[in-house]
Order: sequence, then C-alpha cells, then structure tokens
Amino acid sequence: MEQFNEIASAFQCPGTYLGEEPYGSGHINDTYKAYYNEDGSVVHYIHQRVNHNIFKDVPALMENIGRVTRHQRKKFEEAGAGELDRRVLTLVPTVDGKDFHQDAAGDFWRTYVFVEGAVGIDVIENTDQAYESAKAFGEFQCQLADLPGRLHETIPDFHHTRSRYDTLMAAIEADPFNRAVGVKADIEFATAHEGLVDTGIDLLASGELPERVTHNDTKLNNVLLDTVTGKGMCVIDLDTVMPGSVLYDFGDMIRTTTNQAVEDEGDTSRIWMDIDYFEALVNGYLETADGFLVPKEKELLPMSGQLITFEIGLRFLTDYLQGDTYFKTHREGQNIDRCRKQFKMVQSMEEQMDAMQAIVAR
Ligand code: ADP
Ligand code: GN1
Ligand code: MG
Repeated sequence: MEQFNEIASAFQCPGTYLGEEPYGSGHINDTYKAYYNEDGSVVHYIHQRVNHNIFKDVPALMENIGRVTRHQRKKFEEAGAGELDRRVLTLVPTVDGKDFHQDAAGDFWRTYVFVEGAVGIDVIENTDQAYESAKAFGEFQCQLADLPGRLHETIPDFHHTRSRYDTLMAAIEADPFNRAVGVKADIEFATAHEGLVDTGIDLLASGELPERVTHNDTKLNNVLLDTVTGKGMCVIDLDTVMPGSVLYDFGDMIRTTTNQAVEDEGDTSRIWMDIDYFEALVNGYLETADGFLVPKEKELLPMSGQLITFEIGLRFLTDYLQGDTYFKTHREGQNIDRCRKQFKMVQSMEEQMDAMQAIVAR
C-alpha cells in the first residue's frame, strides 16, 4: 500500500521496507505485519493504526503505553529475565523521537518490535493455555502494582457496567435500524440480569475492592504464547491499561478461555463454561497474583466471569442495535451471535457457581 512508504520512513526501523500484510484478529485497531530487509535478513515489525473514533486522546493513550512498557521492562530486567523483546512490547520511536506518528489524514500510527515465535490464539485448545495465559496476566498486574502516578483513563467508564446497561436501554428505545423486534429474547435476558450490573462498581466505590492498574481487555488473543513451549510470553494490546479492578481482568479471562467455541458461535448447544479450564485459569492466576490479592478479590473471582461476560454481551447487543459501528464485523448478524454466546456463557456460569467457588476456596 502506497501509504506504508510514509509510515516506514516515519519510524526508526532499520533496513529497507519490503511490504506488509493485515495481521491478527483484533476488533478495534488496524494491525499490519511489516517486512524489512536488514543487511540481507528479513525483519518484522508491527505497524498499527490506532482507532481514534474509539480512543479520543491518542497522545495520552501512547503516554500510558510508554510508561507501562518501560516499567515492565525494568521489572523483567530486575528479575534477570532474558529475551526482553519477546517478554514486553517494545515501541519503535519515530525519526523525531516520539512514540507515534500522525499522518496527513490525521490518523495515528505506532510501531512495535514484532514478537517472534509466539502467537495469540482466538480459541482455547487445552488447559495448559488457560494456565499460561492467566499466569502471564497475573504477572502483568503484579509488575504494575507499583507503577508511579495514575494512568490516563483512555476510555472513561470502560467497565462501568451500569453505564453499559443504560446505553443498551437507550439503543433499544431509539432502535435506529428496527432490529429490536428480532432480538426480543436477548433483550429479555439482559433485563432479567440487571441485578448483576452494580456489583463491581459498588464494591469499588465503597473501597471494598481496591483500585489497581489493570489491563481491562484480557481476552485470550491479547497474550502471546510461545509457539514451541506454549509458555505465556508477552501481554499485548495495552490500549486500555488504566485504573480498574483485577476482577475485570479475571472476568474477561473466564469469558474467553473456558469454552472451545468461537466468539461468534451461532450454535448455542456448543457453548458452556468448562470447569476444567476454569480450574486451570485459577491455578495460573494465583501462581502470580496470590501475593497481592485481598480476600474480597479472591472471593469474587468466580462472580467476575458472570459480570464481565454479561457486560460484553450487553456491548455486542448494543452495537447490533446501533448498526455495527463499534466492533469490526465481517458478516451480517455477527454481533448478535457474539451477544448470544456471551449470554449463554453467563447462564452456564450461573449454573456452576457453587463448583467455581469451591475451586477458588481450595
Ligand atoms: P486490537 O486492539 O485491534 O485487538 P492488538 O493490539 O490486539 O489490536 O493487535 C492485533 C493482533 O496483532 C494481536 O492479536 C496479535 O496477534 C498481533 N500483534 C500485535 N502486536 C504484536 C507484536 N508486537 N508482535 C506480534 N504480534 C502482534
Ligand atoms: C475488543 O481490541 P480487542 O479486539 O482485543 C474490545 C474489548 C472487548 C473485545 C470483545 C477497546 O477487544 O473491550 O471485550 O473486543 N476492546 C475495546 O472481543 O473496546
Ligand atoms: Mg487485541
């Protein structure tokens, strides 16, 4: 693409730019794997166009990412870890020493060192992957526990489940595409579960849950696993790292890691919360996070899955009603299928809550 000559010359990537291809399956940004010839070898970078319809203040977001990744790097160094460029995202600076480039159209670009020999997977294949991903996210939270200063809130009220619910109610009321009539049962599920929406925010407001630096988007493909050993290598997608609750992170791990169907699975008979994956998640997470969690956080780990899965279901349903403008979609009806998967997972967790609690208590 023509534009990539400009992007390539804006960043300090050594070597000659060869080409690029769209990469990964994120719902938000435009991500490209780029190829450069460096002294006769092919070297890869990630060029990413940040979605500034969603992230209103990209310079503030990039400041967060700079602070977070430098802090992580220091922690890995102190721990004597090797292969730092595979353990933590490394921003490549622009030729004028900044962490991002703004093009003539006003779009924001950033460049990362490509993490080689590791992949983000969309669908879980075995319990080791659940264990490894949770361990990596727990380590990430642990590393950031002493990050100096408060991070910018890149999306205000990102996990304010009550606001998400209210936005859905407004979308049902406005119904700009006349879609509400086709999703009556889904709307009924949402209203029947309204009781869930205040749990997290009330406990944070009362101080019973501590505010921490959290990732806030811990879906399985946002951690890269080593392609040979399967170990958790690198936590990525740092756009939403900001003040939050560990429950947001653990909840999204449960949502994306305890079922072997795709996120937009249309056949709901294939969807349930698999308790073996849940157990592996708990083991991996407590391996790295046990040292800093307070009892209330631990007690609520099972509930967090229901809360966050419900919240994301509300967001998919809202986007469907609003005409699919937020999440990238590749076919008609994709957001409503995504919503139904989330709601089915919520129901399955509800049915297994006692068993989930027993695992955490052990
Ligand atoms: P989105 O916000 O759209 O989800 P991500 O930052 O998660 O964007 O990137 C999309 C995908 O690109 C990831 O799921 C991962 O597969 C890949 N990716 C992102 N950064 C890197 C990197 N530094 N090295 C290798 N792959 C990466
Ligand atoms: C988006 O960026 P990505 O694809 O990893 C979304 C998350 C949702 C997720 C649902 C900034 O995550 O909040 O949980 O889709 N990210 C943003 O799959 O809204
Ligand atoms: Mg992502």
